[in-house]
Amino acid sequence: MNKIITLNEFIIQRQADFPYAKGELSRLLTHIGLAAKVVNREVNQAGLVDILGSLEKTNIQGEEVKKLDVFANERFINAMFGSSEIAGMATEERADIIFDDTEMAKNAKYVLCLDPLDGSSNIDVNVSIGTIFSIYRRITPRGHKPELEDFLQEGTKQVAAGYIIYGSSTMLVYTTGRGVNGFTLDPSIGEFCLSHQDIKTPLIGKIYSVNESYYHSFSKGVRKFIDYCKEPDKESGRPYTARYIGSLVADFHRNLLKGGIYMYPATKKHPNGKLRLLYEANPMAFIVEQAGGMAVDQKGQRILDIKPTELHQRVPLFIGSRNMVEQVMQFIEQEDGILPENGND
Ligand code: AHM
Ligand code: MG
Repeated sequence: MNKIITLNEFIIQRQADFPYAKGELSRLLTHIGLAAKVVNREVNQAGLVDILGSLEKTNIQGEEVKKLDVFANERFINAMFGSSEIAGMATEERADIIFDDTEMAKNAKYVLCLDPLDGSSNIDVNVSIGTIFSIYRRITPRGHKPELEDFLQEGTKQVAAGYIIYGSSTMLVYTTGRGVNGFTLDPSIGEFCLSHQDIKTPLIGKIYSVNESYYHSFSKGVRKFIDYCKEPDKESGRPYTARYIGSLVADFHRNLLKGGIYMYPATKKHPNGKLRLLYEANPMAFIVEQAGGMAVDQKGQRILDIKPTELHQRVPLFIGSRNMVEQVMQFIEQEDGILPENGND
């Protein structure tokens, strides 16, 4: 029988590879695992909220029942500051950066960007949702509160990034820049166990994931690529398969393992797409590249090279297997010119 390696054991093993590491990042990752378990417990109870007391706005323990995304946000904020390794956080749920006015937090080395519960519109219908995180080394001096510039760093500066998927089973997938590893939560022992070691995404993908109801709002190049995906061609294995859950973490996770492309292009209404650079695109881009895939915006620029200018900045995203990202870029180049700034109008 294979030896079970828990997330915490794995983190410690990896730290030993860096003799000078002080264990700060390891502690931080361990706390993320802990918060993930608490949020997971709550996500799994979501269907019971109506039975257990939403009318009274309290649950059976007498605690106030909160919207799950607000709960996840608070859980992660508490766990991260509790780890004593975080100087500040930026989350999709708050307009400004958050910091703790304590010496411990001011002296901490890292800042964290978080999408606490991505795809939260899917909670009510039992569809997989997720948490996405990304960690940077602060650039302002320690001993002071963090500043905006600590968060507005290129994705290449990420020290670690990952996601938790609350699905048919709960998984935590992360990278620190030395490959991607996935851990599945074993509910019987309450531990994340290494289940997907050194994940590599197929170079040739056959799944395309996009909200096609916006088809007429996409640029000509994107539309032509979608047509191409559907066009039968024995040699290249087309038509490709269409899969779209509408939950980035779930769509991304499936494509990472099976091979494919996830797209959220520019539309007429949303010239920068919908997804956020800091909370969604950058962490996923770090992971996909570590797994051998690609992530670019609609100009073909590598996501990780974009210099953010604001916290909640959006960016069109094309992410997944190399062949498919390259294909869509060829169509965009041919049909839209190299710099299709906006969706078609
Ligand atoms: P959210 O952060 O508000 O949940 O929005 C992000 C989600 C992604 O998970 C998903 O891929 C996308 O929005 C779906 O958007 P759409 O409904 O426009 O297809
Ligand atoms: Mg989101």
